[in-house]
Amino acid sequence: EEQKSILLKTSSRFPIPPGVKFSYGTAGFRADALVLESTVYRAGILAALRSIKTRSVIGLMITASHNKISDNGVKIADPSGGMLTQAWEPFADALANATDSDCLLQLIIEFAKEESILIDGHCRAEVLLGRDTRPSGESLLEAAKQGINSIVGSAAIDMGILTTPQLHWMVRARNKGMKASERDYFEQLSSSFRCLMNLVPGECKVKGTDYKLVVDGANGVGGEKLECLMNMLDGLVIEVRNTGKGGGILNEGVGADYVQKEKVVPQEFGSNDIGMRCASLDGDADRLVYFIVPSVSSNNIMLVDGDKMLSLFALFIKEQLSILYKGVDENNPYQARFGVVQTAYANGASTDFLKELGLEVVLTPTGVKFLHEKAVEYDIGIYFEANGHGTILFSDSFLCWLEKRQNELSSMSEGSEPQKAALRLLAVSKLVNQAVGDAFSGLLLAEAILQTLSWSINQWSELYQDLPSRQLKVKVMDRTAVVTANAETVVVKPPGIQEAINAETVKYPRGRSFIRPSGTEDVIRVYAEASTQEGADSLAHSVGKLVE
Ligand code: NG1
Ligand code: ZN
Repeated sequence: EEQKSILLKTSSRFPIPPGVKFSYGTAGFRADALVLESTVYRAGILAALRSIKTRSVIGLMITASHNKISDNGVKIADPSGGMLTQAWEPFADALANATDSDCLLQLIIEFAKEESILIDGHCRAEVLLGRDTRPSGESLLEAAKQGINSIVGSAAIDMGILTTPQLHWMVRARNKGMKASERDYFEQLSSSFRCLMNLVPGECKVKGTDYKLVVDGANGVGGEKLECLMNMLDGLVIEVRNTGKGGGILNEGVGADYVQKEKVVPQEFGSNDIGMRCASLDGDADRLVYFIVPSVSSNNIMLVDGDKMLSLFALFIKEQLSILYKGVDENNPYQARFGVVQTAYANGASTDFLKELGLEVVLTPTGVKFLHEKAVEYDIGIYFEANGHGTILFSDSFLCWLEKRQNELSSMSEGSEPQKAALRLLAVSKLVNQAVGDAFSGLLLAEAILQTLSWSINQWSELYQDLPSRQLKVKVMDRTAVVTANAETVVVKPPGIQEAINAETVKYPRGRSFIRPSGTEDVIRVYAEASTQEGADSLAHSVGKLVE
């Protein structure tokens, strides 16, 4: 009864805005910040319930990533540090759209009963809160706290301004009983990076400013945090621009999304950077792309996207595995299941490259939760979206074997190549965020690999030649009218469209095109690739016309 009255009282402070329908989507709730208070309050309730149900620490992150500064959003991190289980998404949607306090209360009571969640104050909930640098974050954080506190026995712990992957990492660490402060996060990244750098073959070591990396912080949280991390690193010189301190606006003409989609030089980069190794983070630092400014004559960049990052990582890991196996006796073979997960947005040339490496490549629908879910099925599962969001997951059983193997190798033949390979793989498993894609993990891993191979960014970029591609978005009345199948490569509804897309696609050498409803915006996205840029543009336009 006490619980009911608290809920009725607090929820009346957060009426839902009229005429807005909220959907948990591919990355949580996202909308104009002005309409989000009730949603974030309710997400707080959900997080507390999830914590009671799982008897674990849950995360709640307030961010709208690469979207414009006036937007905001909220997403929940499950006990593993990954995204909220899909099984709870319908409840999240229902909560966010409940019309008044009574409906809300009713929903909570029913759901708690269904899920056998006992809200009696004995089973304590704990929710870690994080937010990006958006000005609306502060009041939304307050709404989240009120939501969490309205479930009896719950504690909301404000971790402050964080990158999205930092918060997910903390949730995971807490639930594994590990130290989980921001300091611990930076320690883990910097020490595993140091370990990889110590294993760089002597002749490959590059020194000084020649090896400087210039990073675009998207005027968001990533720039500031990277400056902290950078001070703990040896062997890598980083210059951070667009930290947000210089007056630039979050994600405006800057950041990984802008750079990847527009393929142009971000603000504060220009002719002084020609040929330099540059990278862009997105607004909450869970995405990363690299780029080079090739010449003064145009604003275009040479992009090294998520697919190429994936390819570099896959190549490196495959190499380390094969070195490791050379040192493994027949009685002790652990054949790690190694798989690569992409979406339909992956450049066709990258998929060809990975398959030629002999790797197993699978496609899932767009949205990290789908890629992640697939990647955990492997001993080493790498996933990346073309936009630069991705990570590498290691199974416990493989890590356990690797640890043992490393010990054996170090007592048998300390300093041998197989032992180094084992050490490298162990370091990668610690450097790379096991909860979600993390721009800092990706950046440090890419840097360590380039040094290990003694490669320039140009050599990396030349792993394969991207097929020219084009992305468009078409505003429609009802994006849910488009229904897809086979990892979004085929449209099943409305009828006839897929045939029409096929008829267009066959006109272009190496043509490929698909459409899908966005999970984060009210649009249908169109993707096309072909052997020439003109071809890709024209195919995208004709397919776009079919949707309008
Ligand atoms: P939607 O709006 O569903 O296309 C976008 C990105 C996803 C993912 C999410 C979450 C593209 C084409 N889509 O999703 O890859 O990153 O945002 O941030 O880039
Ligand atoms: Zn992001």
